[in-house]
Amino acid sequence: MSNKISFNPSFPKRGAERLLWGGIYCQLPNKSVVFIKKAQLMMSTKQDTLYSSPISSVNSFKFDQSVVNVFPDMIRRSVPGYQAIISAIGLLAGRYAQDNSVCYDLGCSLGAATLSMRHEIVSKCCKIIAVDNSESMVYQLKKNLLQDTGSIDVECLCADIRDITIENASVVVLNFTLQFIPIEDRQAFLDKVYQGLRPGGILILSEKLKFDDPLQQELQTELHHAFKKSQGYSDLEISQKRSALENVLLAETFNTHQKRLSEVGFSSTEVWFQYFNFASMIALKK
Ligand code: GEK
Repeated sequence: MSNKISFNPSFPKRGAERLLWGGIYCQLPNKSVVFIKKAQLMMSTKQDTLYSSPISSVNSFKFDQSVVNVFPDMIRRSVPGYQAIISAIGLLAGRYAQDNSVCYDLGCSLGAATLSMRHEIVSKCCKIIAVDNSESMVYQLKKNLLQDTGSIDVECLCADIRDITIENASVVVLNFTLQFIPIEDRQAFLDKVYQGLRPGGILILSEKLKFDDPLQQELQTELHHAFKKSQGYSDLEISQKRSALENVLLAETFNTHQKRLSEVGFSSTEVWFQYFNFASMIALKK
């Protein structure tokens, strides 16, 4: 039996999923057939080996071209539950996007959340604005979008999310982005997000969490490392990446996020997903 996966673009064309997403049917060596969504196809990349060899002095982590080249693999193997969160962002946008409004994907990287929203939004005259301050990310995002068949207009901006105007928003996504914003800027930035949201709008905020209890902090950190090892990262890769992210990724507790979001005006904030020290929250604007 051949070990090859055969791609069959003309396999059954029926089914809501195919209509919504576009994609390709593949026959696996065991003859079963799987459907690979176009968004997933576009996200397939090289394996992340950036920290696999010893580095004498580890530099601070940057979202540069070397990261862009491996980003889908890196985030999938580093953030527990990442794919589930991306899928749910689409469902949430499908529910909360309002007619004639804007959905923002802030710190969009290669647009996984943008694409997920783009294929689930059914409201009329919606537009997505995807923003990232890494030129390399935005360049690759634009290339990805050229291959996507979604009909909702996507505007890509290379900008710092602290500097953009947010208006007429029904959905704002911060999927693992706020953690890279200096802590002293977070309140003013979230105030801008709140003011830019329409009544009935939502903020989806996903973050790596910190814990007040040192025992929980230690346990959750160890569990995250165990997750990364299960995904094929070595102890060296885990520890070098950890050094690179020190003082770059600044995690806070759920209580800190909830309190700040309440202070800027959100009527409630709850965690809808958590896998070890990675969580996604929904904040509602009445
Ligand atoms: C996803 N949301 O795949 N302004 C704009 N972008 C920023 C800023 C800033 N001030 N700071 C960081 N970024 C994505 C994943 S990754 C998370 C988000 C991770 C951007 C940065 O360039 C990077 O692309 C993204 O935020 C964070 O759903 O790698 O852990």
